[in-house]
Amino acid sequence: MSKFPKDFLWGGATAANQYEGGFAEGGKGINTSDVLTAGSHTTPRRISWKNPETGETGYTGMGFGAEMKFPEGSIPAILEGEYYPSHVATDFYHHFREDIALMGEMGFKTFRLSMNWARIFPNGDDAEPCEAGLAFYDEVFDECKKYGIEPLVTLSHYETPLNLTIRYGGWKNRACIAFFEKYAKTVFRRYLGKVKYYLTFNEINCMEWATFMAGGMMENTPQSRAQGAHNQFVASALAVKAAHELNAESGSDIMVGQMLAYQPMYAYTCDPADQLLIMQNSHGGLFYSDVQTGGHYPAYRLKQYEREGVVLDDTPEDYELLEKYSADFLSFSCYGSSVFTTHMDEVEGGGGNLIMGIKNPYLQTNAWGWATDPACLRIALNTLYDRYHKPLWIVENGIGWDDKKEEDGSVHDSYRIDYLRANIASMRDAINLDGVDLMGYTMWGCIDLVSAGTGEMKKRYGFVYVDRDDQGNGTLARSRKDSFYWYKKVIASDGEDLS
Ligand code: BGP
Repeated sequence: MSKFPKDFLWGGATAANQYEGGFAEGGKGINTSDVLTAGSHTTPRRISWKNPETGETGYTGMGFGAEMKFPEGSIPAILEGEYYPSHVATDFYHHFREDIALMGEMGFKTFRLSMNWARIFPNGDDAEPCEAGLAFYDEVFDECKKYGIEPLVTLSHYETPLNLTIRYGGWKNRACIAFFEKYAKTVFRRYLGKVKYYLTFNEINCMEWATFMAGGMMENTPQSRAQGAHNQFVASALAVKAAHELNAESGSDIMVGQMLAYQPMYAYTCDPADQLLIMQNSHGGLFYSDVQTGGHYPAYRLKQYEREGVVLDDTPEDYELLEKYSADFLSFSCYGSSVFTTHMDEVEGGGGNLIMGIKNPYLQTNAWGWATDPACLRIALNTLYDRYHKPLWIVENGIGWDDKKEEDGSVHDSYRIDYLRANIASMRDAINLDGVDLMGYTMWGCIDLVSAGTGEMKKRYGFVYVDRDDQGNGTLARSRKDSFYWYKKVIASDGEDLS
């Protein structure tokens, strides 16, 4: 059995909107994620709104197939008596020392977390950053250092300061570019020597189907999606530029990566019409990496914009920036594969959620319909490496399960170990057999946290169980699952011992 490279970055991943809590502490402002309700596998999460003039309140869908429609005069708002999972989440804000110690015990080399944008700039457009917010992350990074853990920081993981949505319309407005650039520059400088790896926007291609979550926008049209993505591309390029300039000035070696949601897609039949459909659907995601990592707008997307009547508010300098400051590396999330067909009358049921296509008869699924497909990780790694020849990093992979905690606090999650064993072996093959340059692996939701898609607690991913339920009850106590000990052994053996 071949090993992983010695400097391979083993670890786990989280995001502030699902993990951090501390909603009204340390001068933090409100984010778009703070107005999302809880849902379930069958009931979609919603955005709550209020009309400040009339006092009327209500809810709208947030995408993923549920229509988003804000009534005239209404704005996203927190409603009294409503439960919002992000407000406490699993309370990293008050448990970070304990959680990072647990990561240290597992031997983590890296920890992916997102910085809560509104903790640093409460309104997004503030003249000065919030010192309490900056100081919080100083403590977090100092704690990581104690255990030799390298932070991997996502600057915006499904959250935008809500003021930017209300006042500017979110990312469709070019004003957001400068706000983000200032935020990036502020944190790069503040955490110089403490943080080396950054990602700009989590799953930037989520802009294709959930514009509120991905872009803080209250509308979802071809024009707003295209402009929101364009503005985020330019903002990402400016972040890369700022990091490179700081490196030149200070001798630091900050790297800024892209983060893409990527799942290989399979055709259900060998009908050429199905292959064409797969090609087109794949373009939906690859467009985002073609621009941010590849440095150019691909022709297929420009043609699509022509057909849709989309006209970008852009400048010639935008395209120079995109080319010159493409991402230093490409990170991605990959949980499984999806299947699509033009023969919908011949197939059975759905595959997890709307963007996941139909059920694959060769694969097992979890309770949420997500298919387990270890081979797809090797396929994903090869596809992305062949296309861009840049270092890759798997920053999300894992399996959601309604774990049962025993009386003594233990959780026997053999299904999780089986999933991870097969996925890690597939990744090892991509490195050793195919020569893919893979920097690291951060298993998603290493400490239990709230599901982004459903807002549930019971869709758990972690090595560590957190005592909290879907209604917000529980002590928040942490306990080690069987997978905790297993992953510790994997890391200690550089990925050689997967037994
Ligand atoms: C990705 C998100 C994460 C995470 C994960 C699992 O799309 O980047 O935030 O939540 O998916 O999805 P879910 O939480 O819906 O199970």
